[in-house]
Amino acid sequence: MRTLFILLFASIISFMQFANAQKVEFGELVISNVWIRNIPANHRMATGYLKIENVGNMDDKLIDVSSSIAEEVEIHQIIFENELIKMRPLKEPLTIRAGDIVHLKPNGVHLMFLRLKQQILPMEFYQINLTFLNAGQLSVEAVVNFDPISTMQHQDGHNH
Ligand SMILES: [Cu+2]
Repeated sequence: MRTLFILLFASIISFMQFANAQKVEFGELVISNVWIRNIPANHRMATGYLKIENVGNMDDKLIDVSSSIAEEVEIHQIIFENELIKMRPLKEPLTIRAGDIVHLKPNGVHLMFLRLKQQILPMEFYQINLTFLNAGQLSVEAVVNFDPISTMQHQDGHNH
């Protein structure tokens, strides 16, 4: 019985690692670690994160993001204003320089899913469409996950 429990636990852990380690190669870009932070059922917006690596020798830009789960998806930065932490859409498209890695993660640049059209569920996957200036458009699967780090400050900073 105990062995069974350990096996079950091990398979859950490996599934979680798989969910987070998913990697999509798209032209000169490698997209990984795509996830959406779990939210309470009544929330109408959510934040998403991913890692974009540019293995080519030409800069690229993320010019549009969309998803069927939200009416709109923006790319946000976090700014400090009057000692408050606020979020604002990026003024310029997000650039992924040649040979560089851009990591959207909690407390930094993030995807903002606005006016959610459906409830998102932990460990479920939802599709996000990314449009890059050079590489073009691709869809990636984002897993809904719990935040690995406490980010209370960010949540207080929601200012839409
Ligand atoms: Cu935001």
